[in-house]
Formats: sequence, C-alpha cells, structure tokens
Amino acid sequence: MRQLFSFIFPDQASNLAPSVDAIFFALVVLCSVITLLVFVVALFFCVRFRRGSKVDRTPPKGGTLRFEIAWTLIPFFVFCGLFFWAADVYFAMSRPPGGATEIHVVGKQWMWKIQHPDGRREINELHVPVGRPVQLIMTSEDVIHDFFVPAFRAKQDVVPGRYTTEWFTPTKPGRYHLFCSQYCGTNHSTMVGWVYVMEPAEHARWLNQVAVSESLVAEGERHFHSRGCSGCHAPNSQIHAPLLEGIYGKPVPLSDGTIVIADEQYLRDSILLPNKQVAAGYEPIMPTFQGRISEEEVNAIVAYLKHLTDSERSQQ
Ligand code: HEC
Ligand SMILES: [Cu+2]
Repeated sequence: MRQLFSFIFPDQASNLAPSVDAIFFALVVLCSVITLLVFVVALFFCVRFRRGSKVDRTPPKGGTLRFEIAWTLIPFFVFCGLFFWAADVYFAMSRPPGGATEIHVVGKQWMWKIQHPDGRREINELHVPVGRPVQLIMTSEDVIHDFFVPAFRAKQDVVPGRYTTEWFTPTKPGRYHLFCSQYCGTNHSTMVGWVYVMEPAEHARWLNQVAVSESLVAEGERHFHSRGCSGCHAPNSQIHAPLLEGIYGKPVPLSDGTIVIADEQYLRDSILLPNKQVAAGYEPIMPTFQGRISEEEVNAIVAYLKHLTDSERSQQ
C-alpha cells in the first residue's frame, strides 16, 4: 500500500516538484468537479423525466443566449488561466538559473553515462549535493532516450545528434529512481539508475573517496591537441582557421550570410558536421570527426571551448 502510494505520489525532492504537483492537483480537482456536475445533472434529469412521470415537458420559451455565453466564456477564462499558469511553470523549468553545475549525460542502449565538471564519471548513478542547481546537458549515442527522475518532476528526451537540457535543484537528501522513459529497445526496462542527493559535507566526502586525475576541461584540452584541432586552430598555425578563444556565446557570421550564436549545439555541430555551417571567410576544409570521436570526447572538447571563453572574459 505504501509502495503504491509512493508510486502515485513520489517524493517532492526538487524545487520544481511543488509547482508541477500544484498544477496536477488543480487539474484533477477541476476535472472531478466538472465530471460530478455532468453526472449529477444527467442523473437528475433521468429521474425527473423518466417515462410516465407527470412533469411539464413543453419546450422552454425564449432564447438561451445568456446561458450559452456564460458556458462559453467561463471555461474559456478558466482554460486561459490554466494555460498561463502552466506556461509560467514550463518556462521556469526550461530556464536554468545562472551558475548551475553543468553535468553531461550520454544515453546509450542501455545505460546512462555521466560526466561531472571535475572529470568524475559515473554510470547509472548521479551524485549531487542538496540545494545547488544542476543543469544536465544530454545527448544520445544511438536512439532517443529520456532522462526521467519522478521525484524531481524532471523529464526530458535525450536525442542523438542534439543537446537537450534539463535542470533542477534537489531539495531533499535521499536516493531517487532514475528511469529511461522513452522506449529504446530490448533492454529499455533495465535502463534505470539512482540519483543520490547528499548533504554538502557528505557529498564532499564522496568526492574525496576517488581521486580524479583531470577535469573535464583539461580532458577536452588534451583531446583538442591529440585530435589535431590545435594544428589548424592554434594562433601560430599555417592554416587559415578561426581562433576559438572566446567563441562561446558570441554571434558567428556564416558563409551563407546568416549569423548564429555559438552555443553548445553550434560547437558540437562544428566538430561533427563541419560543412553544415561554415564560418564566413574560411574554406570548408575542416574534416568531420563524426564516427571518429566519442560523445564523451565531444562533451569534453565543448567544455574546454566554453572554458576558453570564460577565462577570456574574466581576464578583461
Ligand atoms: C584541417 C584543419 C582543421 C582541423 C584539423 C580542425 N578544424 Fe575546426 N575549422 C577549420 C576551419 C578552416 C574552420 C572554418 C570553416 C568552417 O566553419 O568549417 C573551422 C571551424 C571550426 C569551428 C567553428 C568556428 C567558428 O568560428 O565558427 C569550431 C568550433 C571548430 N572548427 C572546432 C574544431 C575542433 C574541436 C577540432 C578538432 C576535433 C577541429 N576544429 C579540427 C579547420 C580545422
Ligand atoms: Cu533508453
């Protein structure tokens, strides 16, 4: 019984959970009231106008215009209210606060691979401290998955070839189920794991248990050299290629005349599909790294390129 209860009403363990639940319960109450109303009225008329009952059956005189306006406008405003309420929560869920810890997630048949900024890696487990916002930057190696933590009310598809994000601030220490909630093949049901929300002190102890040799940024820098990126992109390179310092978040003019913002997706596409968007003023000579470089390496390189921008900004 308790299990069933916690299945229907999982813990509220993130900042998002109360606002999502409020909408859910409001919808349940609203639907129940309307259903009840329809049934009561229908039942009342069934009894009152049953065959043989002696009641007045002459059609009503005059129009019903006022009723019709009322039953059109009232639901209209109720539904508009629901829309703006839900949209407000939706926007809050889709905009991570600044300074959130960025954690990379790679889904593959059938496991979750996690990369922390300090270089730590986990599989099917995610350890986070309570009270600090976390942003997941997610992609898939194969098919569409979905990162779902019911206790956080956080759920987002994880799509190959694309970064999607989800964020939450855990509010309650504990161990919470993590599911893949997009059918992804034979062992989809085993693509589960745990999110551990820890007190900061406990989390610090956990961090100290295993030493990590290099941060994600340092790993990215290593790949940047070993994969030959620096051969073209270094300032002293003989090849005419753009400098990548400070590129993250900036507008980039493309050869087709459009301008795009160099976000994570743009950096990722530049590495895997260099001919998709060619920077203006350069020859499309960059080789594609599609199939030659793992998702985790791309994540590390993207983290490195973002870091180049951060350190440039802080120097100014
Ligand atoms: C053979 C030389 C060469 C190599 C190797 C190379 N690039 Fe490039 N790269 C270029 C050139 C030329 C451009 C500009 C034309 C274009 O956008 O394709 C470019 C564009 C880019 C851009 C977009 C820059 C902008 O201003 O829009 C990024 C990001 C990038 N490269 C990253 C990388 C990474 C990461 C690697 C290694 C995995 C790499 N490149 C390897 C030559 C190279
Ligand atoms: Cu899956």
